[in-house]
Amino acid sequence: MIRAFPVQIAPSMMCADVWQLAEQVRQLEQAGVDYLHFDVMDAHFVPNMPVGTVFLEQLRVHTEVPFDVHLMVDNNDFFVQLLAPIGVQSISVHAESAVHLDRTLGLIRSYGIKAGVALNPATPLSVLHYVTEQMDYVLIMTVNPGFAGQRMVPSAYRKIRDCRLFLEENGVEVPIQVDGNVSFDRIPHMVAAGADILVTGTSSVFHRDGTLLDNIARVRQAIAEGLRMRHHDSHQFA
Ligand code: S6P
Ligand code: MG
Repeated sequence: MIRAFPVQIAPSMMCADVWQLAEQVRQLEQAGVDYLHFDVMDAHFVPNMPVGTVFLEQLRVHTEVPFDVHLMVDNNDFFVQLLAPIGVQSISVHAESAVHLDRTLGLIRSYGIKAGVALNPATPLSVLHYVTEQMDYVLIMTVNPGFAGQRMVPSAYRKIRDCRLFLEENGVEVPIQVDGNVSFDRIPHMVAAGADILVTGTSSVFHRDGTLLDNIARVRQAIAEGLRMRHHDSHQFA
């Protein structure tokens, strides 16, 4: 089976400049990003709390770009029920905090929202095995969740590649989202390994050295390079 999802860009809004928020959202829209990624944390599952649900609710009426929510919380179902009426398009929950993962994925889907399973760097892919029918995407954390501006964990490329193989071997056609230090230099390797949705923060789209539009252009170049590498690999190992 050949997985062929377009590679998509999901800027991480906890990295936006709150003072310039309206202008930045307009620029992201103009640049044609695919999602706005929101990190909702409870300061318990992870020791941080950058963005609350009221922030999403207020922003929702000002843009049509799909909202992708990454929950890093203990009580997933509570937050899913809070987010559903806001009109978000996808929600990922961490396998480590979702005690009843299958039920929570079903709850997300019951609202017509895409359901993703997020995995911490140390969590094995095997936790996906019996929820493949209930998930619309996998989120591979390439840093430990909680903060922007961290360094990618060493096993990240290997895990993305292993996840792609796992999905292919099991006939599961869902995209792989990657999140954490998705930098200009790392994007080609992540895409070559099998990443389909790139959560982009301070190391690319919100990099301080460039404008948002310039940074997004660089991200697109890096994606093209990654797709060339992926194509080359698939021919070499075919
Ligand atoms: C981290 C969060 C991420 C970050 C993103 C920041 O827990 O889930 O979405 O916002 O990783 O990007 P960067 O390039 O600063 O690592
Ligand atoms: Mg995130």
